[in-house]
Amino acid sequence: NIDAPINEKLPLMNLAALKAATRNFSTANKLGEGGFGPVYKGKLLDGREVAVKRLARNSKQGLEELRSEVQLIAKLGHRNLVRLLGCCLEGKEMLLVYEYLPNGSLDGFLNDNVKRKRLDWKQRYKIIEGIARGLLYLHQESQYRIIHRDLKTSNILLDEDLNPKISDFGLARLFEESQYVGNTRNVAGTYGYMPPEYAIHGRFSTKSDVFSFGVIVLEIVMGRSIGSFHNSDSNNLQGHAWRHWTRGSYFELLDRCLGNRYIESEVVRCIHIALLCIQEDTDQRPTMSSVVVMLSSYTMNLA
Ligand code: ACK
Repeated sequence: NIDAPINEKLPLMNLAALKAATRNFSTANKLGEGGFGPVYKGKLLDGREVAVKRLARNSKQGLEELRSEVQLIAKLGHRNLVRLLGCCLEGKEMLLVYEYLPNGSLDGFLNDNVKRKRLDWKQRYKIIEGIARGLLYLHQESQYRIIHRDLKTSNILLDEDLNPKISDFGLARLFEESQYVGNTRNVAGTYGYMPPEYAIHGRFSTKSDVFSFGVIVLEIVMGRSIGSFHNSDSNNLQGHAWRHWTRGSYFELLDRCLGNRYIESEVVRCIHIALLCIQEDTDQRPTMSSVVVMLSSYTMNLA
């Protein structure tokens, strides 16, 4: 059962050992800067490669509460989620140890001319479907209702077979008092992927993730055929995206990106799903479970 929890109990790791594994969090070992802080590459004593996320810890956060939140994240196990292997909460440090995914982020793939060539249409479809399944699991299938709140291509990592895995899920909860559907005054996240109700009113729900998913699908679809789009237009796309999308100019954008190329029906299908997801009215957006049904009914037709 791929949806069964993997980690029943999360190993607590020792700070000195983690420092050694990451060479004291040296810049040479730094993979990059994630939404919640720097990410380092390390190697555990048993030889496993890991990614260590170093989160800023706020002094007001109670240790017990953090522990139980992290335990909850660790209980989430799905093939489309990056697996949490352990954590360390010592002194001011809050370190989360994840499986290492050698292919890095989807963002890195779409932005790299050479890597992007490895993403043929079938591969892209598989990535879209995998993200949808991971998100559905977070929203509904796990016993907890997790809203990601910062879903974007740099938070989607690819394994050696280019299967997508969502990362940073549950982290928004570590920094928020209101934990479920609700309002927040500190709007955090990435503007281009943010739905209007969140950007303007700070309201979030599973439908906020649905919106971000729609933007990701458009990026995956367009990345393929438009070469330098991500480089030359990234400010445009990330900056005022939702205004852009909701005014209907996304049709123009799609037209510019896809041109008169022959467009496969699966591509049209994905664009259609994406447009449903980025509607302004949250009630009009589909749930992730209908998205998964729409995507898989297509796969069945193919067979
Ligand atoms: O595209 P990247 O190489 O993949 O650069 C970013 C960077 O850290 C900041 O998020 C990389 N990264 C994050 N988590 C992991 C992981 N579990 N395995 C491999 N790379 C990771 C991400």
